[in-house]
Amino acid sequence: MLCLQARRRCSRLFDRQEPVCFDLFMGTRSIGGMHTRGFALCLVCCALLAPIVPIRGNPIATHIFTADPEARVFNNRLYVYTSHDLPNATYWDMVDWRLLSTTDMVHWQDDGAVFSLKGFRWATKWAWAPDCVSANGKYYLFLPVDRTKIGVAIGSSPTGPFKDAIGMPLLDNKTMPEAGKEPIDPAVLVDDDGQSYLYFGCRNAKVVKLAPSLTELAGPIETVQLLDPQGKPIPVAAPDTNPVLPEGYGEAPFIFKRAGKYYFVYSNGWAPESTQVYATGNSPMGPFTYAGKVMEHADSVTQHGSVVEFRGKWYVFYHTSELSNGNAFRRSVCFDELTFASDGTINTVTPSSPAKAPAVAAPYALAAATRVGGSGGFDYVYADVAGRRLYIPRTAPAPRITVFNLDTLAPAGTIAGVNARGVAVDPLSHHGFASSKPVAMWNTDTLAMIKTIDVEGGPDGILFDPFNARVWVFSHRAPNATVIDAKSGSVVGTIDLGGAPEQAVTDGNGRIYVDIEDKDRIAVVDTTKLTVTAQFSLAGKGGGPAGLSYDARNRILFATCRDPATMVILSADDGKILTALPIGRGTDGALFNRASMEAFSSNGADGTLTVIKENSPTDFVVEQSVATMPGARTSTLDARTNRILLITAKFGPAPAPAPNEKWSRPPMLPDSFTILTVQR
Ligand code: FUB
Repeated sequence: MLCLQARRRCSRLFDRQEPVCFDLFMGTRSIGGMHTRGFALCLVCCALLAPIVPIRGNPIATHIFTADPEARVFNNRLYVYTSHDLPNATYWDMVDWRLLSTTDMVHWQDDGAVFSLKGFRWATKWAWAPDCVSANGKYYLFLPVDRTKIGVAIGSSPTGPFKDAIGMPLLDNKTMPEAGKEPIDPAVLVDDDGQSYLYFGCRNAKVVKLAPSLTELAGPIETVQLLDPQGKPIPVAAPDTNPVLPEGYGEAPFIFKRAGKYYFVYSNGWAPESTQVYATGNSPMGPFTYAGKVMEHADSVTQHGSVVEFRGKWYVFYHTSELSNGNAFRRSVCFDELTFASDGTINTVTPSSPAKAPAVAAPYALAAATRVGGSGGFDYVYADVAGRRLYIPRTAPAPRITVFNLDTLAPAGTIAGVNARGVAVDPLSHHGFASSKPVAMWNTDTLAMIKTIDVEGGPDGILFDPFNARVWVFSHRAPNATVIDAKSGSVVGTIDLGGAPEQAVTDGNGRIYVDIEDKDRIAVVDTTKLTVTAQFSLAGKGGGPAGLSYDARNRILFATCRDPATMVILSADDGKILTALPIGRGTDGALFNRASMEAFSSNGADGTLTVIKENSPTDFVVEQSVATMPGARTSTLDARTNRILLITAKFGPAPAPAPNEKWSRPPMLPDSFTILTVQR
């Protein structure tokens, strides 16, 4: 039972500079995945549960995945009620709902889990898009479950605690077939006259009046009538089919009132260009006439959000899959300011997260060469896109990890004494890892070292796999990979990959692919069982694969090879080679940008960046060879700005090789180390 109402200020805002408190409830309910019982335990738990999450713009939370934001203003504070995508989700099988809040749109507070499936004893699964409204001095959470029912939970504050208001669904399509096949995505309007309306539905929008208690329906369930600008009804999609643009209703209804007009916001489906659109009307029951897009397509398969006025400005909330690199089931809530034209129409918002690739193709160019200097060799460069940091490990004479501001490239810190090749970051736990021996683990907010982790072999490449929040540290000699739990930093296991691994990529769904450089193969690894399930041969189309990137949408691998110097493009499902295209010499890194559907190879020997465009899953062309600088062989993508960062230095003439060597390393010229920025 939810009993204790008392709350304490004992948490921390999501701001690196200002760690202060956030609200936690006491009682027996679940908060942040843990149960607290009573005051004393709560005080202990506060410190453990409160995430410190710095704000760096969108998304507003990076320590958990959040989706389906319904933004509401209560008592001069903005609350965002969200679904809670699971960190390794492969479906929308969420179990609880989260709350984030702010007073200034800059500092966000995690108010924890406000309700979970367990709170509805009649529900089994799928805690999807919530809404919350205030009436009668209470707060009412409307929650869809099982894809067939909507429940209502009641509380006396916006943060709860909430309890099941009626002990049964408010609406269930088994007993109410008129609710339609998928009564999901509830949104409630409490109109100025006190009458409340519940909107819901997937592929078919429904509306029903609520009784003053908000816990009973008070009229028939009706279909929301949508009209095109000529006044003709927009057809409802046939059951089990998706709406065809324009501007059929998909899901995610939301309604607000401005200057006496009702704005009915909805998602127009799941097409690549789908987005939140809106229709306006003079009555909350409709009809509503299509009026335009609220925003351009957000980077997500699903489009779901809300519009809210707060402190004199309007905002649209939405979610994107930016943080999970395009995973449809792991989304993050974002917002942008929204404005109205003088006739009341919405000026379509361009989502700021993530930056879109320019619509018109322009050639890439070396836009900046930022000389940062400093001693020491270098190998990989790594952009922590969510954390807005650029990591570059430097080796002897003073091994360290140098850290830069990803936006400005200004120095942002140093992690001293770490002799590493590469870096990987878990954006949820805010833990950074280096392929050093021992592996270094640090807090990405403070750059403070957490611990070192003993590993065998010679750490070289490194990959963070969000699927099960593990870090893979690769070594040319056995063991070829050491797998580390990113949260705890404990070693999960080691695995032999059958050769010398170079770059690796994750499909985000339980598989990683690894270049096996000395065998001209790509190893396919089951990341749960830690077994190699296949070895894809490059069949002579490329040799010495040193770079690997992945198109998650079409499940295509791009392996960049040194000899012959090609990009071998192959199916990630069965290893079938689709084509091989020429690249520059001396590749040591590959990238894929899903915003522009381009693959890149950074080639150190001839100082070029090869750009290959994926026109379709079977059509690939070399688009450009961008002059970078000799030595710029590894690269990283800032997926938020579509910039590519590379590193290099200037070298003097190589000394004569030692008698038993064919080759000698040229000396790096002092302070010549440079970060290159390539962009359109
Ligand atoms: O979060 C699960 C579902 O995805 C929601 O109910 C839909 O609106 C879509 O965002």
